[in-house]
Amino acid sequence: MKHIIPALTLLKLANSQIIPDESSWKINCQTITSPSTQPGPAFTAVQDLSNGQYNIIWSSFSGRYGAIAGNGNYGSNSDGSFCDANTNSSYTQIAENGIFGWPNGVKTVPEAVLGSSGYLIVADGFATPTTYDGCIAIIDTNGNQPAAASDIQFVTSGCGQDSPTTTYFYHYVEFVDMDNDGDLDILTARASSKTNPTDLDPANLVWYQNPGTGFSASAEHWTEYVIESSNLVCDTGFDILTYNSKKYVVCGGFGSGILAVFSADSTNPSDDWTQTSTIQADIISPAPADNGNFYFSQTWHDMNNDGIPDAIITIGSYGINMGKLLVYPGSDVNGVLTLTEGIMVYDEFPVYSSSLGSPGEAFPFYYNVNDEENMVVASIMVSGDDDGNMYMFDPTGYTDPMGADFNWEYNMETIMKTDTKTPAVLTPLNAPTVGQPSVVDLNGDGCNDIVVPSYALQELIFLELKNTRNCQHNSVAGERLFEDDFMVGFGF
Ligand SMILES: [Ca+2]
Ligand SMILES: [Ca+2]
Ligand SMILES: [Ca+2]
Ligand SMILES: [Ca+2]
Repeated sequence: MKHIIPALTLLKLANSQIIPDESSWKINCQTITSPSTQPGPAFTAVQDLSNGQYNIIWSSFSGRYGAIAGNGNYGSNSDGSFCDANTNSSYTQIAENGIFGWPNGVKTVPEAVLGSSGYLIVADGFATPTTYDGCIAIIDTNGNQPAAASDIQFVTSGCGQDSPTTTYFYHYVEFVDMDNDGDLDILTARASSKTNPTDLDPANLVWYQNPGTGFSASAEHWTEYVIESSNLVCDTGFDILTYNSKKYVVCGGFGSGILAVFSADSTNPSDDWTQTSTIQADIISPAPADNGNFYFSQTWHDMNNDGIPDAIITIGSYGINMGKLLVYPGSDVNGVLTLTEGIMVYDEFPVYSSSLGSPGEAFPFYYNVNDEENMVVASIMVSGDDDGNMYMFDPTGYTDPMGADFNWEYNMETIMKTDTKTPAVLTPLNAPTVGQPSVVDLNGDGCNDIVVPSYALQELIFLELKNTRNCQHNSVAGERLFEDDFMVGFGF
């Protein structure tokens, strides 16, 4: 998602989605997210209202327009719809337009970060002449609505709040205790350019130290720690986990084309990331000669239930090579985590021009909300980004219910298409782009549902399994997969 769409060129094309006949999914409902002249949702977050209902929050960006907005309440309604027809196609502006020029990832802030709940965090900015001055900022959703800049806590400099302006932009944040003082800090990747998202300097992993003083719109920026070894490697995506009491960051650079894992070396046994010079890069895959590895998302998850984290990696197409989905199996060598050679799951995501890419993000996915704790082997949900499709890759070919003989084979299913009746040649102005989906069991039936942000159509599209009978009980490991032969691969 690196293109710029002038808002006025978008047309409203309701009900333009196609669910392929063979898809295991159907559209439960869809709602409008934006006035007709404004861009659609790009990144999503779920706000749990703790009463069986949920709000969906999203970011929107286009040219000089950037918004954080939301709607709801979604849940279990009498007609089986997640949507309440009376209220969902609304648009609650959470922050004033113009504070965020190009908002990317938006998340709810865990209560442990600020000592109370009701906060959203936004990662903002992108490599264009009007949006390069990005930031990370926290919005109090219990305060003024929409929030003005004076209601927002800016964790970093940027977003027009500092002079001179910065050239850093940010896409994602994770909350992790980086300095072992007991509170959650903020880790991100950032990059710098005013024009070109593949020519980024500097670009690095950086984390911001939680001062432990709670929310304050007038607070100083949090203290910044740059990971030196990540410079010109990491810029956009990353993920972090703790394994054997040690933090590991996996990141692939959109601009650098390098995939690496970062962790503290032997001189830092306490794993304190304030000692930034002790954080070393383990280069998993160097940049290819054709500069065609546009790393999009990197996600830690144990995909074969061997207790060792693996990494799910996507590489967008962007006019050079077809897009790819890989899994890098993790390996434990004397207690230290590393990644082994990547396994190509799929390498035929479509290639368009240099300003359009597929796929976008990939996530581990479980059909039943209890599947993870029951050690069911995870599927992989993939956003097609500018191709407008949603994909599911289901593990196949294994016989042990917990995947002891799983050999990394997946069956690909296109679960949703966006049909915008576009010409044969896609451009940033007509691409059927979908953004970052959310997964949540909206109606509490035990089956996970999928919220797809249709950037192109200015809608949220809610997907539900066609056949939910296997989610309506607490399955034990493997039971759901193996009670009937025909269900292997979820081909019901
Ligand atoms: Ca901390
Ligand atoms: Ca602290
Ligand atoms: Ca594993
Ligand atoms: Ca459900």
